[in-house]
Order: sequence, then C-alpha cells, then structure tokens
Amino acid sequence: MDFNAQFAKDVREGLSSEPKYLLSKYFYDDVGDILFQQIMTLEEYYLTDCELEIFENQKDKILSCFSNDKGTFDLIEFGSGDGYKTKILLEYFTIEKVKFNYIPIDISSSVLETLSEDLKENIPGLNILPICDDYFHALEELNKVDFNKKVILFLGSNIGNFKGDNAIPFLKHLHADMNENDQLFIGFDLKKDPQIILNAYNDREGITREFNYNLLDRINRELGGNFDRNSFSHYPTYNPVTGEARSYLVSLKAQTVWIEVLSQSFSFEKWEPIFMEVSQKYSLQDIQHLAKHSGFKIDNNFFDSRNYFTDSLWVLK
Ligand code: AVI
Repeated sequence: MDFNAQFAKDVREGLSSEPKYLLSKYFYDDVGDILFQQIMTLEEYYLTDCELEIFENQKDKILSCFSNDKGTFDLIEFGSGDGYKTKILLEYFTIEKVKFNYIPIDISSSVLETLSEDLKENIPGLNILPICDDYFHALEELNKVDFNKKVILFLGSNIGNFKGDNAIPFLKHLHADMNENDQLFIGFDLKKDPQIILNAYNDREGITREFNYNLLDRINRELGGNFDRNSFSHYPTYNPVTGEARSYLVSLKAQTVWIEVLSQSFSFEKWEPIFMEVSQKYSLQDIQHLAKHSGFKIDNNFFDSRNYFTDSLWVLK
C-alpha cells in the first residue's frame, strides 16, 4: 500500500492520546476538497458569503491599500483552493491595469493546475505563478529571488483551524519571512450569535458530518483501517466563552478499530469522543492580541454589512 508516513504517524499519535484526536488538515484529500467546496455553498456556512461581500463592495479600497507605493507587488495566497473569492480581486486589479503577480501556494498540485487553467481562461492578462509547496518553504525560496513588495492573503478564517495558542507561532514565523513594506491580509470569523455559529458546523444537509466522516474513510482507504462510520455520531459544539467551535465524532458503542499500516488496534469506549477540528471565532480584542503577540499591527479592518467577519490588513510593527 502506498501511504503517507506522516499521516500514519499523526493518526497513531492522535488515536493513542487521551482524549483522542485527529488532525483536521487531513480532511482535505480529493473527496474532502469536494465536500469543502459544497460546505462553502451552504446557506448556514455564512463565512464565504461574508468574505465575498467584503471583496465585492470594498475592492477599490482594498486595492488602494495593497498598491500604496504604485510599484509591482506580489499577491501571494496561502491555500488558494479554487480561488473563488480571490477571483473578484484578481479581475478588478486586472481591469484597473494594476502591476501585480498572483502567486497561489498550495500543497496540492491538482488544486493549483485547475486554478491556473481556470484563471488563464477567465482573466486574460493575469500574471499567475503557482507554487506547489508548503507555505513557509515557498516563501523562503521566493525571498531569495524576488524583491517585489509582498501582500500575503490568508483568507477564509483558516487561521481559526490552529489549535489553542498555535496560531501565534505560525504568525511569528510568517512575520520572520516578511520585509518592512509587506502586508498580511488575514480573514477572521467574528464572535456572534452562538446559534448562527453552531448551525454553520451542523448543516441540515449533513455535508459537514460527511466532511468529518471522510477522515475515517480516508484512514480506511489509505492506512487499511476498518472504521465503521455508522458507529460514530457527529457532535459539533460552540463555546461562546472561548469562541471555539469544535467538532467531535463520538463512538456509539465499545469497539476496536484495526489499522493495518500501523499494525495496531485502537479501543473506544462507548461515548468516547475523537476531537476532529477547532474553528476559532474572534472578538476584535482577540485579533488585536494575536497581532500584538506576533509582531504585527493592524492597519485596517474590512467588515461585511452584518459584522460577521473581518479581513484584517496587518503590517510589521
Ligand atoms: C477551512 N476552515 C476555515 C473551515 C472552518 O470553518 O473552520 C473548515 C470547515 N470545517 C467545517 N466546515 C468548514
């Protein structure tokens, strides 16, 4: 079996811990990518619409912040996916004849190929230079050969998927790879009516449940596991005090799961949870705290009309 050794190691670690967990970065295989695209179109999953609205309504102001010195800049996107939202900015910047390069960075080459083909066809004249690599390695390599001002996009509240205080080391690392005039444009889902947040992770069609189950299926497919997804129920929570939306898969019975690649079995007690994902929600003070403790200052916050979401423009302190 052709398997990813890091995936196997992380699964072993997560299922041997107390409490058990799996890493949500492994949600995104080919099936997971499609499920996430579906999530982004769900009525309950307001995040995508909020960011679309910010881009649609404030693209001129966003542009004037990005191209403040009028030189060529690099628009570098971490985890571009299908570029659905970014396209609004790319189209507008191209129409306005702005001098910029679009550099999407993603670990998945198929995602980048689809995106590049789509953009070449739909936005003629766009300079697109995709890089298939992990974010920091790509940024470090880019820094050796490219001296344009960088604007880094980290959209969709992807930062919220870092557990606990892990967001700060990530942002500090990013800070270390940025130069004086560079900017970070980073999306945060804001604290709001807890029910609205909970519904976003508990959609009526069950796509989010499927998204979680897919990780069990992936372990079966890639690591020779024998998870029976029907023996687990999907349990999303939201804690308005901490701002954490968390999802769990809870074992409906005492059971043992065998994972061939690990030559190991893992026992579950009845009602034992596997912690699957955190999606952190933020107050403006929380965002201020993150910026401050990672060496940034906030230059501008762009909000949607309901104040559900903000795209925050950060510069080095
Ligand atoms: C990618 N990330 C920001 C999404 C989120 O909202 O945490 C992933 C997701 N999980 C369930 N629905 C969407």
